[in-house]
Amino acid sequence: KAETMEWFKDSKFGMFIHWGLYSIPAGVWDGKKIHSMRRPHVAEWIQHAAKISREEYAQLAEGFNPFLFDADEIAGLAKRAGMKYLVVTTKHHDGFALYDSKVSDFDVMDASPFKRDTVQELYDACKRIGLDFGIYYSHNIDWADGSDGRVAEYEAKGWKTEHRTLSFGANTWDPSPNTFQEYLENKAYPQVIELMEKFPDMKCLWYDMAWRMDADQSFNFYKIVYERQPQIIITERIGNGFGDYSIPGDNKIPENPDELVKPWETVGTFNNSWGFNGYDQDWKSPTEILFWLIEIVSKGGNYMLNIGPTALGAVPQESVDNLEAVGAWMDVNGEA
Ligand code: JFZ
Repeated sequence: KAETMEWFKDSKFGMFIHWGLYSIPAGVWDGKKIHSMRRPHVAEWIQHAAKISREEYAQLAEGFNPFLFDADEIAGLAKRAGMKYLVVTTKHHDGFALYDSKVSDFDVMDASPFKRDTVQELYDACKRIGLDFGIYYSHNIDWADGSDGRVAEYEAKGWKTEHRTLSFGANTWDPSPNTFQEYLENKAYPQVIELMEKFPDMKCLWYDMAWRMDADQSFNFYKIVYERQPQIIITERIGNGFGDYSIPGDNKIPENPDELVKPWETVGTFNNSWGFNGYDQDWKSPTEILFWLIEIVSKGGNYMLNIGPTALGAVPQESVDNLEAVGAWMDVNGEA
């Protein structure tokens, strides 16, 4: 994969976007902050934290109408900040697709009044302005489908499902009747194939959270991509030792980067959440962002900094302002 890694090595700075139905509750459910519920305390995990049923959560889609969303504005912001690539959530753990999916009706076209393919719009905007494009796809966790987390299967093997690594992230409060294997065959694999066909020439694919996944399942997620878009590089979070680049951990800079065998990327939050959290005001200042960027790049990694647009599709003002300030520093000190 040496050639297809070239763009990655030269990129240094990218934009991550976490956006979905969770932007509506924005970290609060039934008047309670996610920080008073079970971990992790990130807004995109609200369904898990508050144990919201599949049916009740799906109703959020009826109120998803982000008329302030402007893909060119977001791509322009990334460009001005000196970023070289952009990665957006096409489907996060909640199972809702932000693009026009024919595989599932739980998508922006069929389930929301918005009926605009937000991934397509960002894809086009990146092409226009000259940003490399990639996608995030939650391949393992899907709280809407097959989300038994293979608990029964493991229990039959005598494993203790209360063990964190086995039950972690699985929908155990209102599991879908579909098995994990059915979910893979009827939703996850077909959606990834669909994404490959819809969006040619992508640069990278961010799979995430491969707990409970077998090697042949991880490998198949690799294969279906590689057969269609061999230039795509894939995160090691595909699971089971596969993947083309390493993620040292969220908001983590490796202490001994020389020990990492694969090229690496640190992903970082702007405050303490990926999805928009309405009460988190702990924004990284321009100086902090530059510290992270310089520290990471000097050690040979890439920094992908996240924004979490609001339910209306707007980028939080602090993210806009601080990225503009970073861009002003880049104009003076950065390389073209
Ligand atoms: C995962 C997701 O659960 C989260 O919602 C977000 O998308 C983030 C980028 O990725 O969370 C993780 C996954 C792995 C680690 C930490 C958070 N890790 O290995 O340190």
